[in-house]
Amino acid sequence: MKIKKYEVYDMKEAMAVIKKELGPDAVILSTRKIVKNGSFGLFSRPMIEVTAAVDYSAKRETKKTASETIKPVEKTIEDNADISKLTEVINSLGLNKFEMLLNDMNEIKKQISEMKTAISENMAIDLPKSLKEIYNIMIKNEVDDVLAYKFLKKIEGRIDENSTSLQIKNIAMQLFADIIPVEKDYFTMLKKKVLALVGPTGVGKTTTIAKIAANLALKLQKTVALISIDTFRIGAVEQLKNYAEIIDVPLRIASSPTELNEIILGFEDYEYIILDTMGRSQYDTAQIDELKNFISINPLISVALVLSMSSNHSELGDTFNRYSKLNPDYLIFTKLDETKYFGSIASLPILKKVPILLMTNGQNVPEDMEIPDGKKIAKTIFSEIPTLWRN
Ligand SMILES: Nc1nc2c(ncn2[C@@H]2O[C@H](COP(=O)(O)OP(=O)(O)O)[C@@H](O)[C@H]2O)c(=O)[nH]1
Ligand SMILES: [Mg+2]
Repeated sequence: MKIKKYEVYDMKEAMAVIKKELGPDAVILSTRKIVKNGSFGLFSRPMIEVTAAVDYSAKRETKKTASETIKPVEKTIEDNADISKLTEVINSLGLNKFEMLLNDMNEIKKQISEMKTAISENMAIDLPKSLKEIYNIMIKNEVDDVLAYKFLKKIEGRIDENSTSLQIKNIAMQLFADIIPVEKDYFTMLKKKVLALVGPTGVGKTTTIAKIAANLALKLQKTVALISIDTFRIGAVEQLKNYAEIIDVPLRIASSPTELNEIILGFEDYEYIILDTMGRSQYDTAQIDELKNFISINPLISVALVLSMSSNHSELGDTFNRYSKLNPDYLIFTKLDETKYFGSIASLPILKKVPILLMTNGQNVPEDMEIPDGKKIAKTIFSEIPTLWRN
């Protein structure tokens, strides 16, 4: 048995190094938040301490390939005889029950998914053959099944039986493009307003703000000011500070709603004001409530909810619902470069009746950003072979 502690910036990093060092059989025993001082103690960045364990008694040969950047902070505990003791501890903590619960949950999830597939297949049964084929393509590209069915049912009457299947598909694609709500003219829409980007941690809010600001200030010669809401005083504003310096736009930090309002008033000469927000986790409802206090302080603030296409697409609706308290005016989809299925980019805006403001498809600032085009989105969704997003 080997137990190690790691200090990392996020769980992704933790998983990578644990897998590398302890092998694929390692399990995470605990995680806790810690704050470490950076160089010269000037900046602090929140980190997590992850404790992981692996049982080597069966596989002693796992290679030790210690990463240079993350050093184990505690001595390795090697103890082959003590597995039964550990099992005892796990049982006393009720962790075995937790595992049983997880198994039950996974089983329920599987059954729901099977039921959904069955319903979804039956749903398309009354569509004519040509539309059923289109239905299957849309589902393959992860368009919401009820939406796809209702849409095709609605256009059924407009399909000429004598058309070829390609013609039918093209008509369906055009009609679908028309119902995707997009905000084509976002530069004009946001002039003399404040655009606040909200959404789960890591979706790309700060990077997207840098892209927008750079496009406005450097390409279009507009005056832009940035504000960051530091709700939790975690001081993680360096990233935006760096961008603000490079783009040469002012940045102010607001730590209370009244301070935010004062900063907005102070920036009244600027054509565009963009607001960055940050938080601990999307599941933290207190954080969303606190954000609401900030956002409702000034009627000029419009809200764009940022959703990442690299996350589990079936959870995007839940994320939207969690943030619906903030009444998002727009949606921004990020990380298009990390998926091949773009159905959610259409389903969510159509079902929630919220237009897409922007899409981003890479880490390069400012170029990896594009203004949404319903036709282009529909084309990807009607593509028989899901492929990467094309610029
Ligand atoms: N592949 C990809 N990565 C992105 C994109 N937008 C942002 N990122 C990356 O996602 C990570 C988190 O971005 P960040 O802006 O800090 O997210 P925030 O927590 O929402 O502010 C960074 O590594 C970004 O470079 C994108 O469109 N594509
Ligand atoms: Mg950020």
